[in-house]
Amino acid sequence: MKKSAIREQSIMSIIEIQLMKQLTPQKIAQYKQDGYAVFQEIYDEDSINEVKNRMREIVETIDVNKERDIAVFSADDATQQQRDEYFLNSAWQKDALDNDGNLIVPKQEAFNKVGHNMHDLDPVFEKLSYSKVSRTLLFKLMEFKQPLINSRIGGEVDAHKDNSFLLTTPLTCQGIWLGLDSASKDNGCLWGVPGSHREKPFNYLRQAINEKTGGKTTHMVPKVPEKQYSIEGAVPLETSAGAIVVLHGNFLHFSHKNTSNIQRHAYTLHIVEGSPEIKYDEDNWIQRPADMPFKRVENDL
Ligand SMILES: O=C(O)CCC(=O)C(=O)O
Repeated sequence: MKKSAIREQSIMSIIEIQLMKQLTPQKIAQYKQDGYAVFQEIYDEDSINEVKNRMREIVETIDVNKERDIAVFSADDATQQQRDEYFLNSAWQKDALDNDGNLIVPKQEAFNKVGHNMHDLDPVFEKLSYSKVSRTLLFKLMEFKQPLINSRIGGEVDAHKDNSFLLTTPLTCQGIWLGLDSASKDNGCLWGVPGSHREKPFNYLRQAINEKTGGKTTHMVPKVPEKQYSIEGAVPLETSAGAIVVLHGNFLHFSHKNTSNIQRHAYTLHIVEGSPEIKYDEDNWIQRPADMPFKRVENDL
């Protein structure tokens, strides 16, 4: 075996030991009770830097002008509401572009989320997403039988439940959030409401046809939910770089805008059950093309 492979294997086992030390019966019970579980300092600095460097390279390749021109900014009559909606549904940070569509922040800070399939397209994200740490969480804590993985790099979000955005019947979504930087209240850490996973979401993102263009679009159903989420009792989930937070799909969580100058990035996997008795909804906004089906995750633990 090559020296680098031996080093990689021994680092991996240190990372796995870190997880196993924290994945106690009490932690599993607490996940069931509260709807979330925090694992501090799982990934080491080198592993995190590899992901961050790859992320930087990917952002560098994004053609900012092309992305912006798809936006409503090219239409003179675009209303403020249309622009707000555009930001809501797009990858741009809310304050990345001015009213004329000019980029007003550094390119590396312009995007709120990047990619939805990086775990199957990019070797660095693939290694992380299908690692033994992920598989241990998927099978031992989250109790998936045949997990189907989606991924994204993201930041600041309003209060939501992940089951609103990745639909199966019955609902089965759970999330693995990996902190690439340390996150505190000062730089926009995650917040969540313990026990909120006992209630289902109030609305769901569904794919629809845009009547004007005939193209595909998405909308929340119902548009105005009967109830609003309450974030009363929310607790900050402050984490180290390399920490993992596991989130039940009905766990209400959010994060505030990072107004500090301390970076706070995260990589998230959203997973649903793929076993035959569970239906992957046809109007789910994420649909895999026929030539790129979900990868099977082996339970070889
Ligand atoms: O990183 C964040 O602040 C939010 C991530 C999140 O809510 C999600 O991926 O579901």
